[in-house]
Amino acid sequence: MARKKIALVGAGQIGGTMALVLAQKQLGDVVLIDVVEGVPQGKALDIMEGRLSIHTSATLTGSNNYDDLAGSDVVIVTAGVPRKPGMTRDDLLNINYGIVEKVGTAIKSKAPNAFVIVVTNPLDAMVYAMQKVTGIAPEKVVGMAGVLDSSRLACFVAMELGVAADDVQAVVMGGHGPSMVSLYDFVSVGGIPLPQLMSKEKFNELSKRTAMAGDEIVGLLKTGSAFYSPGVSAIRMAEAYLLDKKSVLTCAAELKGQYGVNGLYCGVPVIIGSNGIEKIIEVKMNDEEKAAFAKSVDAVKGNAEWVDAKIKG
Ligand code: TXD
Repeated sequence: MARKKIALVGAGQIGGTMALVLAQKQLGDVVLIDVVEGVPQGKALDIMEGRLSIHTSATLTGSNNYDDLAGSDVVIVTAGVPRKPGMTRDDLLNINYGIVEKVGTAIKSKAPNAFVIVVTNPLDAMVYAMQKVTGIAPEKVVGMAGVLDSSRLACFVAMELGVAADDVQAVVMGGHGPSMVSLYDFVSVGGIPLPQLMSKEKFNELSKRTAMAGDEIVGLLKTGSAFYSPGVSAIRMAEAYLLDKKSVLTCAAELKGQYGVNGLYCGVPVIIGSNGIEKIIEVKMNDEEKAAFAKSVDAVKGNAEWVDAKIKG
């Protein structure tokens, strides 16, 4: 069986992290593509030289040419600019749209059969734009945010309870912004529902921290945004696709009537396997959660309309 090919468009902080993790997991050969000369080549060579120590035979290359997208099974897009302190994700809309449009046009011509994972912010609008620009079926164009937001909430719950981080499962839905919705009843700690272990008041605090977790990291780093946890979150999605795992993950997916929403990308639980998004799961929420989700969808809608206007010219 031929090796899988994974293209990482954007060889910055998240791109570099993903290249290393992909090599360690031996999920396929990796091409890093960036507009900056030398950086993708340098990062690829650097990881190649460390392969003996991480026991991998994956091949990594760097490129400044979108032609190298050809034959990719998975394309993960982080190309764009990250936030600086004081910026919201929406502040990136205009500049990152221009980049996603260029990258999307290249994916359309060079890798139209790939599973495309968008990471660039503002996430829900950028994955929406990517689907429109490439014309690839929405099942194969998906946004990474919910995996990260859910993992952040799970981390805070584990820290609060003093339990193993990988024993906690959580679901955070909606848009990737301050309006994201953390679901109390959905958190499980080694299979035990969170309401049996933590008060709603304490959970609300952790849910607020989750909604602002990206800002917390931006405030600490000062020169950019989170990259380790976003990197591993995107790889989890790629792995689900490449290994046909049927993983249940919260991702930005195009809704077609689910949750009463039509034609918008928004974070919801989905099943990812070798066909891409194989199912969108419609979960039951209480009235408070439904209202919060509707508000979050509204926040996403404005940016999607902006993208529509841009595409129409
Ligand atoms: O949950 C999430 N979705 C996110 C998203 C979590 C954290 C960060 N998130 C966003 O990912 C962030 O707001 C940015 O929009 C992207 C990438 O973040 P990263 O931290 O990796 O940014 P870098 O280090 O600046 O890397 C971006 C790279 C950089 O090397 C640029 O030269 C390159 O993108 N770039 C391009 N590559 C290819 N093609 C084009 N046109 C291009 N333009 C810039």
